[in-house]
Amino acid sequence: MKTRREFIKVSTVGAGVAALGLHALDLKGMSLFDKESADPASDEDLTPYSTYCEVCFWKCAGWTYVDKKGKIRKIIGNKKDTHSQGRLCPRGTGGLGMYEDEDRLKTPLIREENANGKQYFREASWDEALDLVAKKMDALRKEHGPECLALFSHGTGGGLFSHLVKAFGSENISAPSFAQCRGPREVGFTATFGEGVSSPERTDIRDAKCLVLIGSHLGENMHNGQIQEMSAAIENGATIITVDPRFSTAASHSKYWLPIKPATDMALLLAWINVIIEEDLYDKDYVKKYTYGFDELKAHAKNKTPEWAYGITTIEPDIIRRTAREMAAASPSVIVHPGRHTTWYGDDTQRTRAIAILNALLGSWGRRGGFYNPEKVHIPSFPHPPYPKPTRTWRDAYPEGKYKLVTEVLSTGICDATIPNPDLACHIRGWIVYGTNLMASLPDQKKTLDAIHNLDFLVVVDTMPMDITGYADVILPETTYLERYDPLRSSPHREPSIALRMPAVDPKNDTKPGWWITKQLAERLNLGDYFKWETMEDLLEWQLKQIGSSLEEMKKIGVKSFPREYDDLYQLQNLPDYEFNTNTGKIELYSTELAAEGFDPMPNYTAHPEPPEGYYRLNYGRAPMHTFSRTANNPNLTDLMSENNVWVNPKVAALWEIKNGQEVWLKNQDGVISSFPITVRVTERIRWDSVYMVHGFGQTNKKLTRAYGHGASDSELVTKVTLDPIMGGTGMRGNFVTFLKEKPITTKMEDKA
Ligand SMILES: Nc1nc2c(c(=O)[nH]1)N[C@H]1C(S)=C(S)[C@@H](COP(=O)(O)OP(=O)(O)OC[C@H]3O[C@@H](n4cnc5c(=O)[nH]c(N)nc54)[C@H](O)[C@@H]3O)O[C@H]1N2
Ligand SMILES: Nc1nc2c(c(=O)[nH]1)N[C@H]1C(S)=C(S)[C@@H](COP(=O)(O)OP(=O)(O)OC[C@H]3O[C@@H](n4cnc5c(=O)[nH]c(N)nc54)[C@H](O)[C@@H]3O)O[C@H]1N2
Ligand code: SF4
Ligand SMILES: [Mo]
Repeated sequence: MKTRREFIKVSTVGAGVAALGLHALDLKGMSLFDKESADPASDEDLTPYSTYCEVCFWKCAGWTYVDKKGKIRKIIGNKKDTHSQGRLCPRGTGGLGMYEDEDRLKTPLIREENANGKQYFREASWDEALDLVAKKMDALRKEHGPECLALFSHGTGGGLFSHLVKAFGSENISAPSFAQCRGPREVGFTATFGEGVSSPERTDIRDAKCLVLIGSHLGENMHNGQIQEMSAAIENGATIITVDPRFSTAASHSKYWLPIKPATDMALLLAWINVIIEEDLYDKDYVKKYTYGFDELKAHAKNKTPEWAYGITTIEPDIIRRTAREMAAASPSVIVHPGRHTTWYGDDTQRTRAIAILNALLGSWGRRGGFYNPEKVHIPSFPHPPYPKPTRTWRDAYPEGKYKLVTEVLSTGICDATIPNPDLACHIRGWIVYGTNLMASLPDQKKTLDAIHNLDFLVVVDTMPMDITGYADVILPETTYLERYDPLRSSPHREPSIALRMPAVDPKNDTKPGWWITKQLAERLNLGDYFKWETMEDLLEWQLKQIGSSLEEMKKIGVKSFPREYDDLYQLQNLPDYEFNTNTGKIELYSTELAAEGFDPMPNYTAHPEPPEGYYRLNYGRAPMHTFSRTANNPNLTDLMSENNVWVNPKVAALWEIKNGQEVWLKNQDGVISSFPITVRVTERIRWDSVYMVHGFGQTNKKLTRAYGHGASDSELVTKVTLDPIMGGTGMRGNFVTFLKEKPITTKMEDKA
């Protein structure tokens, strides 16, 4: 197939620094936090500007300190902030690198083709670039309807882009944080409790007496508040039970580490349910009063004994019983953590359902030390005309009723609705991609590219020349979070609060903030009525006034807390007659909603494919000092860790005669070879049936001078996707790799060239 869009590799730049050899894991991950937090006025030579961090989605509030010459000296936590408790993680402190990175996008770029058909990017003025984007959007609106536009967005700045796209007339707005991340647990918990888990998670970890982590690697997953609370819980004597095929940081802090055979968690969960019911360990009053379907569940779990699960999970029956009893002893102050990145094996909604059911039996939902009821501040929207009602959506790509229980737009659904097919009256033809590097975050890159090649236009708004920018028609360079205002942070927590992000310094180069870009586009598209404020300061001032604050006040305090509207932090303690938002008004152990849609009303174990001979399951995760691909080029953070390693069990290394520190290429079950080699780390901390690597490395754009070619990308090896039939989540852990010890004749990158 001839494609109109080449991947543009701009200029050849040196390959960058060599590996520092720092391992992905720091056992003391929890002591990595910034110790410094201060009241903003304490330093006379430095001026503090309020911000909240954009290095990950935990959004910790902090202060950016600028000296008299206008140079940023440090970013530290805001003492009053519930997300961070005043301490930033190493990535937050290193957020300065996002601003300082000399590889940043500097000016708008437009794709051109020369007389020989060779494509390249040329620099453009903002006026020219915005005129072109508006012209393309307008043509699409007139020729195909506004529904043929889609937005991918991740990060706070995306809020105004969503507003623009809704005003334009499309609801095709999606983020990889649903179908590639939290989606299954939100759907699974909603089917059980009538509510999701949300972000930050509503887990009351600080008061928990027992915390069960099932592939939630807190400590490498550095979501700030959770880790600090986990540290506090450990100090208070809480029991940590970690289920992970890898000896993770969390495992090293646990009383029990259950090195489960990958892909078999469902059997363990069902066995725990069995023990808790058969040994009468469940919270009887709670189950009687609040749950629906206990008898069905009891019958369902009857033969799911620890002995049955042992054969599947490799976890000894005695350990399964002892850990179940530990949980019950702590009830109701026990959390079986719902996880966050839950798109694993395709039965993920059902697995998180099993986790939700276990929590219900232990009586932890709505109780202290279990799951609290978060509250957030409602921030009013600036008055605007109603959004037009779209007549078509991404759902048209699927048969009627498919993915009915899905609460957010599927990113992969947008791809499906972009690739033309005879059943689609009209396919999506234009994408705006804001703050998400789809080449790293979506599985099955071939499909993403297939969708991209079918677009009339692709606009990418980013701060860095990430891989996705290489496919754009127009690249719009945004200022970093330290140089701009953004919408207020208002996230659910124990106590509602808001936080202000404001510029600490002038924008570098010819970059512009998202709010300005959206307003400019709106005006060019005759949508100015939706953006009737002049500047972001006006918008924030108006919003703050509605909730009894002001920009002046927020600039001084950064974070403002509000009293809870209701005294229901622990719903079931404070409101004994609580009704759940489910069909039965109860916690549904037996899900009437899933039954009505033709799915198993109670979770069942099914076996997942095993790696073929000579292949190992590709397991991936986080490192404390990086966030996905967004920090792969960050000068401060690459100093701490400049590439990823592949963890290989010593038995496997011996079999393959692979040494610690040796470079290998990875080849997956579909014959895809990693673009770059990756250094082997031989370690007992991974089971012999799997290998492990940190996500986000192996970037292929040469403009990323520190990230290009450093380590390998898990994303390009995730070609097999196991779809969750309930909610369309993309199970990504059913991929298997083998080792190539010699440089392959062609790697994927060379094919592309
Ligand atoms: N193979 C594989 N795939 C995964 C995962 C995995 O572990 N492995 N993890 C999944 C999960 S849990 C998630 S949540 C998603 C995350 O998916 P993404 O959020 O897409 O993750 P990143 O790769 O960090 O991409 C962030 C992009 O935003 C840009 N950016 C950073 N700051 C700004 C800014 O201020 N403005 C603008 N405009 N752009 C900015 C960065 O340069 C980068 O291009 O990926 C999912 N996909
Ligand atoms: N430092 C840092 N922190 C982050 C992020 C980041 O990029 N960097 N991203 C944030 C985001 S958006 C998310 S979603 C979270 C993701 O973080 P989490 O949801 O905590 O973890 P995952 O990435 O899903 O899972 C990785 C763990 O699952 C284990 N695992 C693999 N297969 C199995 C299995 O079959 N069974 C079991 N029980 N375990 C298995 C792996 O060994 C690994 O320890 O991290 C958040 N925190
Ligand atoms: S957890 Fe770290 S990276 Fe994430 S928002 Fe907080 S300080 Fe920033
Ligand atoms: Mo995520």
